[in-house]
Amino acid sequence: MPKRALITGITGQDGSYLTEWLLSHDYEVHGIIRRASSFNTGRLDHIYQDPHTAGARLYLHHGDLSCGEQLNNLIYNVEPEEIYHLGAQSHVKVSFEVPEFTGDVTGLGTTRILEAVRRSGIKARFYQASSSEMFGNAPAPQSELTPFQPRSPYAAAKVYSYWMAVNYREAYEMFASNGILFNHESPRRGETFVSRKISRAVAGILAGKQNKLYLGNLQARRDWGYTPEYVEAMWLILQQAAPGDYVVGTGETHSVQEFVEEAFGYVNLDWKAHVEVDPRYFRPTEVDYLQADASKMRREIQWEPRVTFKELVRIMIDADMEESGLTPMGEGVRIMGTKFGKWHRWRNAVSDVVNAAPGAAIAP
Ligand code: NDP
Ligand code: GDR
Repeated sequence: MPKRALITGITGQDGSYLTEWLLSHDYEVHGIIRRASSFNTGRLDHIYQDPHTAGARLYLHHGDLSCGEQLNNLIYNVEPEEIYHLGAQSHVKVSFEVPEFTGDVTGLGTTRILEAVRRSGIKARFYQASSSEMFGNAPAPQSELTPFQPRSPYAAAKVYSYWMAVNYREAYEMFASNGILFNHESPRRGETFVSRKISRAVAGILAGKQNKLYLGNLQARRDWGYTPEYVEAMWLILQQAAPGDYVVGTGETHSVQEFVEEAFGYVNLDWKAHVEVDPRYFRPTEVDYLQADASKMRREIQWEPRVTFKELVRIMIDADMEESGLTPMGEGVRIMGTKFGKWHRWRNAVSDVVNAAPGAAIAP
């Protein structure tokens, strides 16, 4: 019997890669999607299977994190063995504009899932998508022992969710774990996050479709990794003998400006001729310096990222060049080939993943 997993936020960046990972490990995957007036499953189209197809292992259900009733029904009926709770209003800047909504979905949404699990009586393992944003102003490098100092409604909601997961673990002996993930990016990253905004702009400039890129704070520093490796970490966290909380990141930190320099430099463009700072993108309170101390992950789970910052930038630029109808520079393509083989090409181009042999996703 395949293991059964439920993913909230399956249509997002992480949800789509995690789905591929789980399908390639023989899981039956159930995902919760929001009803929308247009299709919102673009990141899943390449692996979607009609449920009438013999052997289909991917099922999508409508639901919303703001509605506990539907979540109760779903969890009771699907009876998942593992729940990956990735759904959230995940944009930090937007959370200043819609703080109440963010608190409801990103914060209370977690309680709704945890409560649904408790009431149904099922023995599901629960993964909470916690975030390095929770550290806020805390000095770097940040580890599991660093006290949280959230600096946005989003981060405050994530801190609440973090502690709810810990509380259900302690109060009800639930297998509930937090992955405290630092920024992770990919060609499937949402277009308004800074990495993707930059990689799309570079491709757009090369294709003659745009000339300027307007950004906010260039000095903030982030620890950027490559998403497919981070969904592997999520899965590993739930395979441990006991639940726990883990920081996941590369340990390398770079400013937004360094990302820009790396991206424009890769295609021989002068970034100063194209990038302008627009204060509209500043945040009322900023998180200045994030750098992961992921030694617990290395020590206890033997997880280590293989894609470096420079490689990540090249992968993203090559993918966006291809999407813009250009011939990629080629280094990103080469890195993907060397490190991942056929697995995890970019957007909607993962061939045959459902047919991949279990374990094939694990790179050499
Ligand atoms: P995305 O923004 O790409 O995806 C968020 C997902 O949540 C989407 O599937 C979205 O659905 C869904 N969602 C939003 N609101 C609701 C709602 N009310 N009900 C049901 N589903 C909803 O985020 P990522 O994939 O990048 O991140 C996954 C999780 O990990 C998030 O919780 C994020 O906060 C957290 N995180 C992310 C990090 C990163 O660097 N990417 C780092 C640390 C934590 P729809 O497609 O319909 O909008
Ligand atoms: P972040 O990611 O806030 O770290 O949250 P984002 O890419 O939005 O910002 C990173 C840094 O870049 C600066 N920045 C800009 N950001 C955006 N989005 N747009 C701009 O034009 C711009 N210019 C400069 C920001 O000020 C910031 O310092 C992401 C999300 O995925 C969260 O859900 C997740 O929890 C954290 O990463 C870890």
